[in-house]
Amino acid sequence: MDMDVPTLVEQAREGRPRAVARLISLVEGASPQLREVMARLAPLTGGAYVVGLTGSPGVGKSTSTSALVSAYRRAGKRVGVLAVDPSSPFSGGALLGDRVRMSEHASDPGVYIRSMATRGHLGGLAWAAPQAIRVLDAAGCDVVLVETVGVGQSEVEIASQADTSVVLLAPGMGDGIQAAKAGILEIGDVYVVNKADRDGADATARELNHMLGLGEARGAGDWRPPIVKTVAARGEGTDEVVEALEKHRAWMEEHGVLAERRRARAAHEVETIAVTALRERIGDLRGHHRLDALAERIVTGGLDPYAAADALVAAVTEGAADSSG
Ligand SMILES: Nc1nc2c(ncn2[C@@H]2O[C@H](COP(=O)(O)OP(=O)(O)O)[C@@H](O)[C@H]2O)c(=O)[nH]1
Ligand SMILES: [Mg+2]
Repeated sequence: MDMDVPTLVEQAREGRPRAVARLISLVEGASPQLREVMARLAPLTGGAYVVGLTGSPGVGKSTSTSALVSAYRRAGKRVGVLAVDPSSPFSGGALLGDRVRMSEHASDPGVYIRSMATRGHLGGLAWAAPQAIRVLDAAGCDVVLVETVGVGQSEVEIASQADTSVVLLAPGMGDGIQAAKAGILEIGDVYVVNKADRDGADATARELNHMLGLGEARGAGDWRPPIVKTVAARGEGTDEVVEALEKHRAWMEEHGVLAERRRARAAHEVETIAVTALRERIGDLRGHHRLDALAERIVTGGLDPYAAADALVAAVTEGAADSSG
């Protein structure tokens, strides 16, 4: 199973599922080989359209994802699915329920499904998910669907990592207004009211429509997030969701928003990696008593914290120059 990185990347590029899975495992495990993996993947990426799906547990994200996979497969697209659970310590396989919902795609060579745990990951979700997405992108996926459990901050984070963000709600879950409070009304490009076979779906859609309408006045060229009602369990409304996604993508391309979002995403990713690297180096300095020495001087009044921070940054940057030279 030991394989060199160039071979792995080449096989992933050819779409071999095992190589794709192995590369995502390297991401998940924060492998030292990641640097080489990402360098080799870079020229192969940029072709995938990344769609994030978020919403409270049980709202129907996995069911909707599975229905979307079917719709995109009918259109001949290759699809990657990444289920990100920031709270789960388990990895490598979907939870049982998700496995059942996704099972119809298990033998389809045009579909990659992977769940990923990010708890305890250095830098968390912000760091790991984009790299896993990059693997799926390089493997030739036309569309990558990223399902994230809605647990507050993480859904805002994942929204910043998708080209288009889908926010799901369902009637009778008491999450309409609460969702708004969680800031969900700011991140949705497309809203889905799932479980439209249940009472209250129309009311939820109306309430959502009302709340979205209360936002700032929109200009003529602005995007107005559509609300689509679905019964994901029966695949009803899924084509309308795909249509809304395609419209949003076209709108983004027309207005330069897609490129802008991708730049912002890349900048955020670089920043996260850089900050993580700086933290590690500062940690190294602490080991060498450099930080302790600075702290000691602050305590005894010989140095102020700003000057100490400057000295620390200088020391860290020197270290970087040393190691690269
Ligand atoms: N009645 C109804 N149930 C649904 C619908 N979509 C999903 N479900 C059910 O809702 C439950 C949670 O769905 P799941 O996709 O796992 O939600 P997730 O936690 O958001 O991923 C499952 O039992 C699904 O079968 C729907 O459109 N109508
Ligand atoms: Mg799920």
